[in-house]
Amino acid sequence: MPPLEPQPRLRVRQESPLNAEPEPGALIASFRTPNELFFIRNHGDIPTVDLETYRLTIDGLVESPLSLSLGDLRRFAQATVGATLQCAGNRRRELIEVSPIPNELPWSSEAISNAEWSGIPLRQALLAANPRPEARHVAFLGLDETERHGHRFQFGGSIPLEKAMHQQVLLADAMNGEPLPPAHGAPLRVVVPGYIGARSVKWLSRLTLRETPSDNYFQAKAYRLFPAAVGPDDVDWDTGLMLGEAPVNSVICSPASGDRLPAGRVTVRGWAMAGGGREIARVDVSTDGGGTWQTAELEAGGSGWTWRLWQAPLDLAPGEHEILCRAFDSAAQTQPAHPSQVWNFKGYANNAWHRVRVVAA
Ligand SMILES: Nc1nc2c(c(=O)[nH]1)N[C@H]1C(S)=C(S)[C@@H](COP(=O)(O)O)O[C@H]1N2
Ligand SMILES: [Mo]
Repeated sequence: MPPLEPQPRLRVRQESPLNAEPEPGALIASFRTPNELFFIRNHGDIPTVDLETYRLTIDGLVESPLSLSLGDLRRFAQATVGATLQCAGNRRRELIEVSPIPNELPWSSEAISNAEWSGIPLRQALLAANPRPEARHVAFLGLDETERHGHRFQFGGSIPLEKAMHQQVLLADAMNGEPLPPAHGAPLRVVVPGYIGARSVKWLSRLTLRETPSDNYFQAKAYRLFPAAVGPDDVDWDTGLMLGEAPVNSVICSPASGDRLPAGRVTVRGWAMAGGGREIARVDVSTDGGGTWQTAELEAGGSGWTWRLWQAPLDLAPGEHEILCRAFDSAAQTQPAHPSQVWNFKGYANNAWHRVRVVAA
């Protein structure tokens, strides 16, 4: 494996495999996250890919299986899509404060980033292979390997074929106008806007059309949502909700918990993100535990596939304050008050009201 590039601007949560997230203030400094600040979520080592021999295989329920070189892929019409990726484990730390979640990364609230991706629409590659009528799901396989329960295998997952045929789902080879960096899946990754980050498979080597979702560990077992009463010892893996679209979420990035601020006018800033292409309709902030709410101002820019940055001016009297935020999406869905209401033993999809504690003096 090549030496990892230094990631001085990211907070490393795990060295090997590399997992890192930016500082909250840096995260929302711009609508588009610079590549060197984009969070990194890896389950195995970053693979070394030989660009000469690289092939993308398309097989399974297709009339014309394909094996495409990077040159072949460049002959398809190109597209660019703005999309925010968020790990399903984002904000796990707050769930861990409710009850321990062993063996999972303690993400703070910055396992999310927004970029402009370029490549070819996945639908074009699928249509070129002629899907059979019984195909319902597209399975992705990466070149990286990981180990679970004594087995070594490649990272994978799937999305419904109906989602895969949307124009905004890409096979991306560029990120913010630069070649895709190795940590983000070079030479080719899937970008599935509106879905949990895990479905945007990096170092893509294979697309398989199937009647059923992928049986890869990361689709069949991990990234499922179970009731709070279910634990690792009594889990029936087949019963959990397979995570696809993410729930509406919002976070305060500035000020940060523990900050001491001058009393008076403070501008609270953060991000809000809806799943499944829904838009952010409104963001609210509260300083009285959710008794009353003030509407934040949404910054310009974005679509249902990206986050919205927002800000709200607050007047803070001297003393301790807890500042809360919550968002509503275009389907009028909003966030639960407490992480305990959404706790699950794998620690996914925490979208409780976000809270920061500050002192104004
Ligand atoms: N091949 C492969 N693809 C992968 C992963 C991985 O470990 N291997 N991690 C997934 C997860 S869980 C997330 S959240 C996103 C993160 O993308 P990023 O590292 O570019 O931020 O990649 C996804 N794609
Ligand atoms: Mo993830």
